[in-house]
Amino acid sequence: MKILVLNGPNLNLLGEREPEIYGYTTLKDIENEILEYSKAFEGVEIDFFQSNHEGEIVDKIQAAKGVYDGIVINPAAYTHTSVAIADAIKAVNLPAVEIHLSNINSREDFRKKSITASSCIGQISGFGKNSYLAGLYCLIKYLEK
Ligand code: CA2
Repeated sequence: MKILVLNGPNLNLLGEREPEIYGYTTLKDIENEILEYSKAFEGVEIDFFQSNHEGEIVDKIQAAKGVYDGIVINPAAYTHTSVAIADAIKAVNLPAVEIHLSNINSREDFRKKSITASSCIGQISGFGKNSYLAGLYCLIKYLEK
């Protein structure tokens, strides 16, 4: 089973800025933790991709068809704006789990609306780096069905 973990804009800055919201853990730390966690599931392979560019994220989702079985995605700010990413997830027809470090429902009003979540099988929000692990777990269980 191959899973793509996709991260959107500014998540490359994790651990460096706004630690009061996003914590001190870097994206590399999170990726290492995901890899460690994935060892609990036999035959699960993970690849990572981060981009600050909407079109690159759309290209990566399109290229995932036939290569990956599912996607864990933190679209970051594009969560709230990107019809293009929502359409790409729908178009490839791969199960995707949307995750957020922060609880988007307890923040500013503009963060409460996710454009991309309706293209996903589910959303996990508010558990810091554990949102990624929970998203991976749920996606694996979904794919095992
Ligand atoms: O909570 C999340 O995971 C978000 O997807 C993070 C996005 C935000 O726009 C979403 O509303 C919720 C922001 C990611 C930016 O990450 C930064 C990391 C360090 C410093 C500044 C931004």
